[in-house]
Amino acid sequence: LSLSLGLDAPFAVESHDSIDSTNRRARELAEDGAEEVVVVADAQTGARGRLDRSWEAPPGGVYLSLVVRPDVPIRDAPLFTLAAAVATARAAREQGVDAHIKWPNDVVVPRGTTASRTESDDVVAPRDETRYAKLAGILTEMQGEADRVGWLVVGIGVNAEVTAEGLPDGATSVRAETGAVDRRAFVQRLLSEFDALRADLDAVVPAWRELALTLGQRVRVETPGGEVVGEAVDVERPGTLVVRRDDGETVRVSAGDCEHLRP
Ligand code: BT5
Repeated sequence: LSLSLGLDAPFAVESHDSIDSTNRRARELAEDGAEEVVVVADAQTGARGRLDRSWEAPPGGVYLSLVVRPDVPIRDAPLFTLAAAVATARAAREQGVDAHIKWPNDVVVPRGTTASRTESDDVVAPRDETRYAKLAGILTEMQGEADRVGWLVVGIGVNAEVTAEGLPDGATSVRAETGAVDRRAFVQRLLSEFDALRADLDAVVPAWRELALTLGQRVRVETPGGEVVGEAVDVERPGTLVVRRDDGETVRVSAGDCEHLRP
């Protein structure tokens, strides 16, 4: 696979032209005791998103799953997902993409609002896709004992050398944004950024804030405990979103799907 040829990665690399899911394979390796490995594929046939959703993974993407065994408490595990988002956004920026992060860990490219607003938009916010297009997504899986992390599988899917036609609505790719992409340089940069951030966990949230598209936005967050609407005012370690509701009350959200609304 050309993607992995000559990779000078801080991880052992297992590469596949096509595989069902790099996360599935990485989990298998983790359960066998592996660490410091990255599974890379050019295409996937059964890739997964969060909450049992699926991930479209046509040939030409960057699909990878890292197996790491950090000596940290479970409460810090979300920092690794944030670190992956920062690393991915930085690698995309190096390729010339205006990459930002939408809480918690989507890498997106901002879009202007559409000219064709309907009257009902004043009541119901327009669809997400008019505000940003999704370039990459991250799925982290974990095994732990007591309150310590055992292994983490950090899966990253990036639309790289893929045309927009092969992707769902609301998606974009490095190629669609810039016309070209050096996938090997992209992976190299992503892995070295991730490696540096995991060694300096205090730097993760500040780095995330710098790339955040969500902060200062009006958001609607679907959480396991219900919907939260208000202004996203901050992110706190290990990745908690702080939302100021219209009634002035401040709410902290640690997991959920976030949509940016029209101000
Ligand atoms: C994610 O889930 O964004 C995490 C995706 C992680 C994929 C990587 S690829 C390498 C590794 N191996 C795996 O099997 N998985 C990981 P979520 O936030 O649930 O978003 C999923 C939603 O994004 C879907 O329901 C679609 O609406 C949309 N989607 C699917 N494929 C997409 C694509 N290629 N680009 C942009 N959006 C996509």
